[in-house]
Amino acid sequence: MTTIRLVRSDITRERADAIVNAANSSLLGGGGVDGAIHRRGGPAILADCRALRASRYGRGLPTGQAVATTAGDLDATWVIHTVGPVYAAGEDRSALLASCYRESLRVADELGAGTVAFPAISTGVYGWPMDDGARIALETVRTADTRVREVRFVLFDEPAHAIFAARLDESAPGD
Ligand code: AR6
Repeated sequence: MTTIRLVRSDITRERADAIVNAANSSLLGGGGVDGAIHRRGGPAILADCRALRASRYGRGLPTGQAVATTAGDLDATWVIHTVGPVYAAGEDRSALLASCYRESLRVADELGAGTVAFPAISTGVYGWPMDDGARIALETVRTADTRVREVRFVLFDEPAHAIFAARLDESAPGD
């Protein structure tokens, strides 16, 4: 049984076995969570990402997949990089967003990570509406077959935290 917790914080300040990065397929950094993780985590993360590009992901990490690197100077053992889908109003890409959470948990299981911190994937630069992003994130984690003990959603601001809290209440067992 996985416990789900919500915190309002900067994910780079979290302590967890694994911290999930909302990356892009280049794995070479960007803005938002990605930029913050590389800034605070230091160059060791980028060095691992470059090695992954050179070995397994010459064409980039496909959307919906996940891969782990060192966490560098972060208070974690691993960073799990996943590539969320860009939101498109006329197309249902929710399976790809769900895949980001499921694949990140699969990688966490492979690593033996007991605690995993997630940002709200795709809800920034990639434009996914927060309410729908929260619904998909919570549903996917709640129904995932994983040995991860604790999943922590780290929400950057109060509106995002409130939206996740409302969705979590809605999906509470017994309701
Ligand atoms: N801690 C927690 N959440 C954060 C932080 C932080 N330090 N910073 C931003 N957020 P985004 P995406 C929230 O844009 O939408 C990058 O350039 C933010 O408010 O980081 O998946 C990548 O390289 C939002 O709710 O990720 C890709 O090119 C959520 O985290 C692209 O952005 C995700 O916002 C990925 O876009």
